[in-house]
Amino acid sequence: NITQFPQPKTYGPLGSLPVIDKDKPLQSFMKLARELGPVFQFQFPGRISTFVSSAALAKEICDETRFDKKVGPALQKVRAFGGDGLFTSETSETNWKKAHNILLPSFSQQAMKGYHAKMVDLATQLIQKWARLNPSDEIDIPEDMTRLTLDTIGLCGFNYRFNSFYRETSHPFVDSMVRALDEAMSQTQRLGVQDKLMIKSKKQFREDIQYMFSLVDELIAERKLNGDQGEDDLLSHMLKGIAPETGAALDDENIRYQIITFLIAGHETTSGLLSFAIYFLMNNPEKLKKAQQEVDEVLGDEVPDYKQVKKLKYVRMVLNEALRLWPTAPAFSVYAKEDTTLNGKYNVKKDEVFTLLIPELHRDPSVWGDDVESFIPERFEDPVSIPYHAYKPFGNGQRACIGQQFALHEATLVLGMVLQHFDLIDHKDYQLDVKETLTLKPDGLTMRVSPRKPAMSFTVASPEPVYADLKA
Ligand code: FDE
Repeated sequence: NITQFPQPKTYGPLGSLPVIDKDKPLQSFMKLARELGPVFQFQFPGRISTFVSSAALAKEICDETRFDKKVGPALQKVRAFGGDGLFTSETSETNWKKAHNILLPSFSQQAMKGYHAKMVDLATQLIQKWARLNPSDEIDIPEDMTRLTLDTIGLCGFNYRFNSFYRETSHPFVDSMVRALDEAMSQTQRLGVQDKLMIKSKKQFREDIQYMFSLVDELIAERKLNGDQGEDDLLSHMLKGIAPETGAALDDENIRYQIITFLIAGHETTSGLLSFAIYFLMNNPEKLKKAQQEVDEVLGDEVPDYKQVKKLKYVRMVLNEALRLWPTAPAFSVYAKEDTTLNGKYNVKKDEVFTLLIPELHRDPSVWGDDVESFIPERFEDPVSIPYHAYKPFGNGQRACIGQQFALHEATLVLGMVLQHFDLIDHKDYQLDVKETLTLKPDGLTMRVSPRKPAMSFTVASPEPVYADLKA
């Protein structure tokens, strides 16, 4: 049996840090995987990481009887504001299981029907903004998609309107959140001594966290004071919900952490997904045409209702394929619960940690063929043909993304409406540059649009109050 994994060159106390691009660590690790193979070790200053990237190894580390989610160094730092919320808690913490059980029904397919009208409200704001542009105006796609997804999780989550489409610059909450996430990531990369010197960044970090806490705590207090006014959102579910086994409810502090978690997890990942999907469609005119044909057939001139979104099969395949090439949450980590082996070949000690490089997994030629870099949504025509452990854009098992249905319903609706109303124009011949924060996005992606319909119509299929308001 082998215990030693391949490793890149090391440089004394810096370990192998000099071989990675500080701004693009994930893409550096992807490159290393191609040089060193599907499992390799990487020496950070003071710690070692093991990266895996083949379907065969993914299948092993996704075996929940032997491995469990690891809250790694980066997520440890995010815990400063995510606390014991779902994303940053250990599976063994009481609040993980408790919140998981209370929140599952709020993210079910059934629950999406309740969020649909709110999602349409915000998608319509985006469409109306773009429809009013002059032909030569350019759209910053990741920026507008972030406006959209933040506002959507705000409204569906706790009936709060960030009103991002009515602001030139981002909402102060977003500034604080982005800065805090950025600082958390930087702290992970700094050496101990370096980190101690960052007094100013740390002060800013504390202030940003305080600001996020105060805004969210106020929302919770306000809702408790006014009582339930029939809001059917995540906050009301959390305030009313009790854990089936114990009958206990979530405490206010934990609810605060969950809200911050949903804001982080629910907006950057989904906006990145929509941005990549638009990038790929602009660069694959035939696929774009096919998607537009489907949208015309299914939606016509109507504002999509819940059922119509479900019928946008090809649009959803486009999103799946965008998530294959650039899964916006690009890695997750697990630890071994006991001593074990990988592929019967590598000895693994209890507590040893493995990080799955999802974009490399999604390029494993043994599953996806030799044209892994080509954008082919048709790969997802028959979902059962895809081996379960070869496609992990939403993570694995009980710790998989609870927001998957939410993100996919929202993204399908929005992409559908964008294609229904506009032709996409790649006015700058954009070359893909993937920016890394906690998530991935196409950096600097802009486009122009031209309306497909002479007069913008917001015809209403079945009159519901929300749509009526929009029409007025
Ligand atoms: C989760 C998640 C995951 C896993 C991670 C780990 O393992 O560490 C992943 C991979 C993901 N997620 C992904 C994604 C993508 C997209 C687009 C999304 N995502 C979206 C969303 C939305 C929302 C709201 C969310 N999301 C949320 C969430 C949460 C809460 C979590 C945690 C869970 C548990 O329990 O753990 C996640 N997500 Fe996601």
